Amino acid sequence: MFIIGELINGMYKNVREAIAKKDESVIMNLAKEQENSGASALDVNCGPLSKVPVEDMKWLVLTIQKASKLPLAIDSTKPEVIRQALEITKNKAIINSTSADEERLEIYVDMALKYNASLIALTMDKKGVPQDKDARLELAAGIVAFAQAKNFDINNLYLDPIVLPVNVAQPQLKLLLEVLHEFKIISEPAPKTIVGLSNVSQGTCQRSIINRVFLTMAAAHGLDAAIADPLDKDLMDAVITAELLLNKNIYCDSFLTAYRKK
Ligand code: THG
Repeated sequence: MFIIGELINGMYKNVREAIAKKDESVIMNLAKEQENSGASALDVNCGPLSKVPVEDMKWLVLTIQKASKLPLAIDSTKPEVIRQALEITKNKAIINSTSADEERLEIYVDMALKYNASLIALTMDKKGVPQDKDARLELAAGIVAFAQAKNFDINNLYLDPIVLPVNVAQPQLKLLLEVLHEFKIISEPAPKTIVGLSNVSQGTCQRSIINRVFLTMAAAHGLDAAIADPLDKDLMDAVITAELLLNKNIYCDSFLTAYRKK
C-alpha cells in the first residue's frame, strides 16, 4: 500500500502554529517521523484558514525538502497554490486534487503533464459528492476518458471515491468499498485508487480501530493508496498483514519487520 502521510496539514494546531511562527523544526520532524514510520509520500496542506496559501505552501514544501526526499502530495483546492508548489518540488509530485468538472480537469491534467506529476481525482463535481455507486462510476469514467484524450498516463492517475465519516454517512462506506473494484475495470491499464482514510473516523470516539479495520477491508478490495497517519503503528502493522494475507508479500516469521520500510 502506498501510504501518503497526512500529518503536515494546517487542520492540525501544531502545524498551523508552526506555519504562523515559521518554525521549521516542527515541520521537519513531522516529515522525518512519517518517513521513518513507513510513509511512501507526504501530503502537504496549509489548511483552510491560511490567508496567504501560496506563501504558506511554498514555505512548507521548502522546509519539508530539507528533511525528506519523499514525493509530496500537494493538497489544495487552489490551482495557483499547486502550480507554485510544483515549481519548487524536487521529486515527482502528486497533485491533490482535481474534481470531475471539465474546467478543473482541463487545468489539472495540463498541469500534471507539464510538471510530470501524478494526479488524484475526486469522483465529485459541482453538484457535490454522489450518494450512489453508479454516479461515482460515471464521474470516474469521465475523468479517465478526459485523461486518455490528453494522452495522460493512466498509471499516474489516482481515483478517490471520497470517504465520508461513518457517524454521518454510515451506508456509504460499504458502497465505497464495492466501487473500488468497479474503478479498476474502466480502462487498461487501470487507474489507481486512493482514499483519505482518517475521514472515516472524524468525530467518532474510536478513531484508531475504525481507521484500521476500514483500511484492512479496503486493501482486500484492491485499494492502492491511502492518505493516513503512518505514526499509528497498529494501522501500519494491519496493512502489512493484510497485504501478506492477500499474497502481495512473501511470508517469513519476521514479516512485520521485513515489510516495515527501513
Ligand atoms: N482525499 C484526498 N485528500 C485529502 C482527503 C481525502 N486530504 C485531506 C484529508 N482528506 C486527509 N487528511 C486528513 C488529515 C487529518 C484528518 C483527517 C484527514 C483529521 N484531523 C483531525 C480531525 O479533524 O479530527 C484534526 C484533529 C486536530 O485538530 O488535532 O481527522 O479524502 N484526495
